[in-house]
Amino acid sequence: MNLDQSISKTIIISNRLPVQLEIDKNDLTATPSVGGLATGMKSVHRDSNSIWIGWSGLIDEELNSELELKVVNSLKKHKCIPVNLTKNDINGFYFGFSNKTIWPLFHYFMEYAEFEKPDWEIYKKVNKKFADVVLKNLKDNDTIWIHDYQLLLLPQLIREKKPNVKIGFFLHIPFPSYEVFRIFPWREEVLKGMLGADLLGFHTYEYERHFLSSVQRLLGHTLEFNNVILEDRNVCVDSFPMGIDYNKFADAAKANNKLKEKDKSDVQIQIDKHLIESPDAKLILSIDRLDYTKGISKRLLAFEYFLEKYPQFKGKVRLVMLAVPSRSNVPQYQLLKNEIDQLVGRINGKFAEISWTPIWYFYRSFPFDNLIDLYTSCDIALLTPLRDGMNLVAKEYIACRENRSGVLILSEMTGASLEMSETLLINPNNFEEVSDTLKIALEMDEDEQIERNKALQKRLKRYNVERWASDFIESLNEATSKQHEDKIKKLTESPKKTLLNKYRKAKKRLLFFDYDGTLAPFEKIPENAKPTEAIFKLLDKVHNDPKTDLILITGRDKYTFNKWFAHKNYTLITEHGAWLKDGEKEWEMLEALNNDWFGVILPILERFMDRTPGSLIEEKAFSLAWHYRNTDPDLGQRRANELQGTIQSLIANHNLEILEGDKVLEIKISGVNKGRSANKMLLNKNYDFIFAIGDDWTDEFMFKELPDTTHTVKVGLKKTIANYYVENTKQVHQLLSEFGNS
Ligand code: GDG
Repeated sequence: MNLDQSISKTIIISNRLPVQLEIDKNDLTATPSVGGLATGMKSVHRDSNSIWIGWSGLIDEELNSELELKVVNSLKKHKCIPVNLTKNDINGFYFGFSNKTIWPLFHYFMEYAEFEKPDWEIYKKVNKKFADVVLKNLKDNDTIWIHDYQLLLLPQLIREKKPNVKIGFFLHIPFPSYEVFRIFPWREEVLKGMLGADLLGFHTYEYERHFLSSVQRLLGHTLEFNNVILEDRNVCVDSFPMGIDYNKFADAAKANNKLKEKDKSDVQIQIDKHLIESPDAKLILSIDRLDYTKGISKRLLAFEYFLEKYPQFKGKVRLVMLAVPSRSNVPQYQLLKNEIDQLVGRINGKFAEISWTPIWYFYRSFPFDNLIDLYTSCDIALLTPLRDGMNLVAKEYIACRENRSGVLILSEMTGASLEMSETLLINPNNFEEVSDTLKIALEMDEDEQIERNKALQKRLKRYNVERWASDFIESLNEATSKQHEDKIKKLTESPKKTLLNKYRKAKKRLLFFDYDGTLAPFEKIPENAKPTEAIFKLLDKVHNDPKTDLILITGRDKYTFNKWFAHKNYTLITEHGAWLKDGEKEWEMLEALNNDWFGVILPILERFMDRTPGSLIEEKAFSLAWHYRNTDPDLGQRRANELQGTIQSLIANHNLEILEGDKVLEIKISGVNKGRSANKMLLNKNYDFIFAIGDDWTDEFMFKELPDTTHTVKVGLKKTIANYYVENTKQVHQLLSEFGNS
């Protein structure tokens, strides 16, 4: 293996290796794999210090120990390591769950998606097999790059064993809208599996957006822009439109155009012959794996419609259709094959003349050189997927047009269409549009063709597959170094020890504890977040230490806190500092406040509550809060923004302000906040240890306004000016217990 073992390496992992092995009389032959992922990543693999882990194409049952050794050695030459799979594995994992469940569902073919528990079990088992091989070949500083829908669980399986390793994941197919994804019985497990990565890449922003929406709705994680905030780390989600090895295609086309007669391939000779016989005839090309997502049947029907609508083109155009066999063990693909065979037969039978058949149909894989023959010889490419993650064929066709002539007609349902707006974009379900666009393409003058292709070629050349891969790896490095910065702020054992030492040595301590999200986890119904006996026990121990003043500081109303805590004689500050209950004393107002503005704001909040299902209003003595935790997350956020805009001018007139908490907007008299009230508690006291902990934006006032020497801790990984963070309320309890025992 041509690999430098002394430096860290990249481990590429995909279902299939870029080479496919076949047994030939107890010997092995290696052929390159066909398909978007293999074609794209091959150049990345070739030029980097990497190994590729995946299935070789041979099942365990075909191998004896001698052959197995040959497999390993032969793959080694290609820097590849096999994952051994049995026939049963391949049936359940690949033909079953990957291609009968995920593939159709993610491409919006819901009626084709089968949800078979035994297949799901095998899918899990095989992902585990991949994880075992990866872990065996992994060093701590390696970078892992996992590919595609067959391995959605792999990121988390590796993370569990190696929490600090760098993991990127790229999905080559669409990620469907939440409304489709939610149908999936194992949706949470799959999302959790993917979130094991540090960076998740998609071809387009649409897929990224759909993924984030599913994560938010199904797992309830907070999003900060394109980051998913988990308890212990953030996962970055981004889009990277995959490019092609541009020069490989452009150079091959150039060389092909220069070939002398004697060096030309049979395919090229036949095409040339055809062009000599009918010099005005135009060739329309389509190349895809034979897959229902590629819209092959609809393309044929649209072509038939075109010939009927514009009979003047009969004898003048020919559809050259290459359909590469794919997944022929899956019944849907067998049905599709029959359907296409019949359609081609019917259309050819209907329109054929002695010297002309409308469709040349090839059901096989072509060698690379013949692919180039087709790309360079065809005047038009007609690509009509009903859904396609990206579609590299579209990019390859443009790269092969040396003199920049040629017209690409491309389905707007492909990821590629977003970057290729100079092509003729069509909706593949609209035969009228497809046939009219074909006519436009056939009649387009060459200057316009060149103009369009010039812009396309420039873009494809710049954002090629190397650039795509390096962008992905760069973003992965950025994501992990940001995580590293976050980790520095984590209250790990060592800074905790220092903190506890200072606590122990202090003569007089003051501790501020926020309540919701800090001492108690969030509940759907806020009243359910009442303190447990365990919390009381922890608080009591700290509170009973005469050297410690413990203050619970909250945005909650005085009534609830009085009910929950008054009997304990803790010091309580409620409504962000409107009220104080200092130990055994009665409640007193910390600020001169009024609520005579409620009449102006409340009706507006009520309107928003009525229009936003799941939202509710909390009426406190001197403030009004509009909670939207239980609304649809997008709607809630949009209405929160709208609400802020609506009351903007009113709040200025009444000396009010809006406080943005975690899924809550609170309207209150300006200037009252936890920072200001916390500072009031320092007056005339001589504290030599001050500590404040909280989870949301309103706690940042404390962190900002308390003296610089204050030990500040945020709960959760959100943006903060606190010195440290802990992951969850459990860790807050732990800290509280350690204070109590100090
Ligand atoms: C998946 C996603 C996404 C095709 N026929 C032959 C042949 N090919 C090569 C083409 C091209 C590749 O296979 C096909 O790539 P596509 O992108 O068009 O489609 P999928 O295979 O479905 O790929 C897709 C892709 O992953 C990458 O992320 O774009 O959306 O579905 O490179 O040139 N190559 C040879 N002979 C053939 O007959 N040699």
